[in-house]
Amino acid sequence: MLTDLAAWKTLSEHYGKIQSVHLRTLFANDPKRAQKFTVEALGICLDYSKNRITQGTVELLANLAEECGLRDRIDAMFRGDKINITENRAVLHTALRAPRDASVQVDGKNVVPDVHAVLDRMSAFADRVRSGAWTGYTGKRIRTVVNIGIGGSDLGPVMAYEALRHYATRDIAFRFVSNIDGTDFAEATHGLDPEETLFIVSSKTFTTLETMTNAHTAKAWALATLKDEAAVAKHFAAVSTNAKEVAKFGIDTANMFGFWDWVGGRYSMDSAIGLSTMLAVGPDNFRAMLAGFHAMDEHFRTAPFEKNIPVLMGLLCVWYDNFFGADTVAVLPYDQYLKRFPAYLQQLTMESNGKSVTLAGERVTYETSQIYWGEPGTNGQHSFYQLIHQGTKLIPCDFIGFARSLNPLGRHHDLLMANVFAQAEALAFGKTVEQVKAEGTPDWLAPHRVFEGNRPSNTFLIEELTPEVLGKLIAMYEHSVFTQGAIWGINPFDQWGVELGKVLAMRIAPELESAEAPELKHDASTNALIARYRGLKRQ
Ligand code: G6Q
Repeated sequence: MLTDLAAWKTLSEHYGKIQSVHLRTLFANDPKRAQKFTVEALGICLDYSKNRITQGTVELLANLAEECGLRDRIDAMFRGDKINITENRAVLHTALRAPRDASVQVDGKNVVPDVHAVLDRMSAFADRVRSGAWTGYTGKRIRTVVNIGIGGSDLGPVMAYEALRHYATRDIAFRFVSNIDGTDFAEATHGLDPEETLFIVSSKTFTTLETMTNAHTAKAWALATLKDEAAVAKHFAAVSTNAKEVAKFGIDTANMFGFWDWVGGRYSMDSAIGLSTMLAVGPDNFRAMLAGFHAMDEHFRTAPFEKNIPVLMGLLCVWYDNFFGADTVAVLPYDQYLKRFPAYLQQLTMESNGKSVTLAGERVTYETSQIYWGEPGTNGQHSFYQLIHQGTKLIPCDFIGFARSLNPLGRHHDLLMANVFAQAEALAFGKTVEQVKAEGTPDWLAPHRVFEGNRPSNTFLIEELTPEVLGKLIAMYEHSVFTQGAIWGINPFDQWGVELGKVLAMRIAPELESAEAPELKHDASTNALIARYRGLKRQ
């Protein structure tokens, strides 16, 4: 067990010494601290000096990573070993962004040519739709693309579309439907002309309840106007690994873009699941994003742990989660385009590492994934930052800022970035009671105005948000998640925890729909809720 390792025990002792040391002291004692704890790679600068660490902490965390076999785990993933043991699958999202001449073997076959064959087909399709060469059934240009998918087949595409909107064509609108709540479909298609609408049904399995329900509704919606089944081929494309189900649905498999079982849903936005992204930003920008992913993959694979951005990020999460007991991490992008980035990261981090048994099936005796959350700055400052500054909880923060705005407008960007630096500064150093009183605050009010400080944060400073940078950022968090999973000895690549609710919902659905009152055999609470729902629904 992790907690029995020598490196863990040494870290625990070290924590005892560090736990009450203030960042004010750490900075006062070392004028070179900022330089020492800044790492730069691939145009991403991470200043992690405002963390409650010393050089010794970093060394001990790196020792822990070594003792947990992180190096071997990384090699095993990139090599295509079946590290997703509960599903007996390789984990090769890194192959999705490997260059054309690379070789990645799965079961003795190089999969890179297949990856590029799909990318080439996607590019040809995207070019036709974007140029207007592809027309709908009645000969009109496509003006709206609606991606239908959920979870990994939605969150990545939505996030990437928002993140790269600056680079997107404005000739086509993009909408996203995920929820089984009919409102999602109704609002996403409100005001659209079926003759000018292209649906992309994105589903790895092509059996997901929400997606298939929405896809069938979309088909009926389109055919209500277009009247001819043959129109489906011009208004529907599919992204899936399941050609049989795609054909059964009525989508021409010529308009199907595939991927593979070694791509997990939440790691799939750079596969064909990114078709909507490519339609929005064009094949060149999409490939630039893939190049960014790949550059970060190589950094993660080759850089020594002390200089390895994702490894450092992952180790810091372990440090706060397991030693300081910090249950959450706030991700605070100071860029409006990254407004969906925290939501995307929630799935990536929590669906991956929200596990409580080790690879060997033993119950863990330590905490695993933190809860990720956040909002783009500066909005959060006028809301939940109060708790981060003065609440009783320790919440490590990731600040993400850019040197140049894609929309330079007067003073906006300097003011935005002033807030990034100010927040990190205030969290770390706070304001003592002496400072507060020296400002003339009366004694009774002083405690309310004290900022304890010593609240840790990372600051990422990057030149500009480009497709390449987005790829790097996503891969950076993917590999941080991997690092954490390797330390905790869990499987970040399955998600059995989502199954039970799905099964129960399918059992309950007919009980809500049946004309006759069903005999309910759930617990008393569920039975009563179902009965009440049936009663209210009839009124
Ligand atoms: C992600 C999960 C999950 C999945 C959705 C959609 O890692 O597996 O979020 O992406 O359930 O699945 P389909 O793409 O098969 O519809």
